[in-house]
Amino acid sequence: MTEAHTTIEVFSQSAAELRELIDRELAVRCQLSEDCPAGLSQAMAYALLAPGKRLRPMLVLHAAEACQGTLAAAMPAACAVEMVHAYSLVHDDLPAMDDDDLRRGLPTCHKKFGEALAILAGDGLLTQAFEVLATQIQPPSVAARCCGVLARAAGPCNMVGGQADDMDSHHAGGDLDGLCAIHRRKTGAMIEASLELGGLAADADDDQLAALRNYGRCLGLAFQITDDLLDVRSNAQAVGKRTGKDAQRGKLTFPGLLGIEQSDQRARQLVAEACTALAPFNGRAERLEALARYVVERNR
Ligand code: GRG
Repeated sequence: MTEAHTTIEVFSQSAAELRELIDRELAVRCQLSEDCPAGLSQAMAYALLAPGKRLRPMLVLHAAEACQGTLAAAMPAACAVEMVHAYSLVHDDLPAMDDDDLRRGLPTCHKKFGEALAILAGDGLLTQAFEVLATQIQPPSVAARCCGVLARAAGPCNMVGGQADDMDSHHAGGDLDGLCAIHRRKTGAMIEASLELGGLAADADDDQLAALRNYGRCLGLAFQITDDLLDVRSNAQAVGKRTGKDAQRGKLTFPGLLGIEQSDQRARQLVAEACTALAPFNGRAERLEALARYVVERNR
């Protein structure tokens, strides 16, 4: 067995239990009152509970753990971040955006429920996330900070803005700084926010929050480079979504700009930088280190 396989196996075993716990907590928060139309509630649950990796909730929980907080206190933030992520995937898959049929190994939300309900399911997940944060994070002053952090990361200057720029990226001049700037907002901001939310739920101090954000910034970029590499190297069955689409659409990507070998090296270098940023936790952030290694060695 190669070193890479060993890392993935060890990580996968320890992550599986946590993923099950996260899935149970997500399912509880999907049980809406009967004022929510049944079809809408089904479409939201379909998108949210589909078998994703739960990377962002894991980051929230492991960040809280590194700051000596409890899983219970951080769980609402873990669920909220996954709700916003699930909404972004539903909207990204729509015909007006990436127009995809397959997500997480299943038909996309609009293929299963129709476009109109998929748009509303995304809207429902986005707003539900903020209700969860506002009502389930304690004390209310921390809940308010969490709402601000998640709103900024998901909003027009970050995820939504990065998506808008990415849709136009084939017009950009093939510049590495420009590509990094798009992905720092489109995917990186939500990853960084996941770390910050975990820290906030654990009452982290400013130095701990800064260390978590640094780790998140490096990890976010490493995650996106790996996502681009998977699009080139893997197949739809393995990753649960269509592959090869970036090249087809003439999209600006890391392998397109740097080549496969250098992209791979850059992702590994960023993981090393991410792990160095965890030094102030004196060994209490081992799971965040393992997760960073998994991010570049994953095959889906
Ligand atoms: C439509 C408002 C709006 C935003 C879309 C994040 C995003 C912005 C779109 C997702 C498109 C995409 C495939 C981006 C590449 C990186 C990424 C976010 C991959 C999906 O995240 P994973 O791999 O997915 O964590 P799972 O399914 O495991 O949760």
